Amino acid sequence: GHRPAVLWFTGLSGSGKSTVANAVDKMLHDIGCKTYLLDGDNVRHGLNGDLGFSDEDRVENIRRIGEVSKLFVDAGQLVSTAFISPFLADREQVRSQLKSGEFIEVFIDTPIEICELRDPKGLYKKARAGEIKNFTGIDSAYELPVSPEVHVKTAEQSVEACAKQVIDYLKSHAYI
Ligand code: GGZ
Repeated sequence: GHRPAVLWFTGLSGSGKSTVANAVDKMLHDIGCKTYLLDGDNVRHGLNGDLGFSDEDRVENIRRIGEVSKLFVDAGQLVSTAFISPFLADREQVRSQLKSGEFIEVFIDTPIEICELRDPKGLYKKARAGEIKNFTGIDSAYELPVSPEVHVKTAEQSVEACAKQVIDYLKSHAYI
């Protein structure tokens, strides 16, 4: 069994949020936890298909994801979310909607220089060229987490080690 909670991954585009969240989700699934992963693929194309990347739309994106996460927690799941979620106030708003211990902030802390080198979708290149406006870290803000429950540095360790760090947090705090 496990205690339900949201693992709220936050970090820049290309930081490795989705990759680490997927690895964590798989590890949890493999030990028999009821899990679900919310990411751009299943949320931004569907539920939030009407939203873009203005500040206002990002606020609404995170608000809805917070509400959906809460529903999954009510259903007893360990839900992982992988969105940039650049604004501190929005992350804290989601935290405040949940009970104590149900919101676990996982800061995927990857220097922008590394994200830009990885540039898996060529988006940083486009943002630098002015072809994409309001790109996080270039001309839109990313507000650093103040005291994340888990602080993961992807540039310094493997995906597996990063995921293990999250699993270790869950074990040491009796979620699993
Ligand atoms: C940031 C953008 C933008 C802009 C498109 N700024 O690396 P990706 O491609 O797969 O992840 C990014 C994703 C960010 O969506 P989120 O829902 O996580 O953002 S937020 O939490 O801020 O609402 C990137 C792509 O969408 N993308 N335009 N302008 N990322």
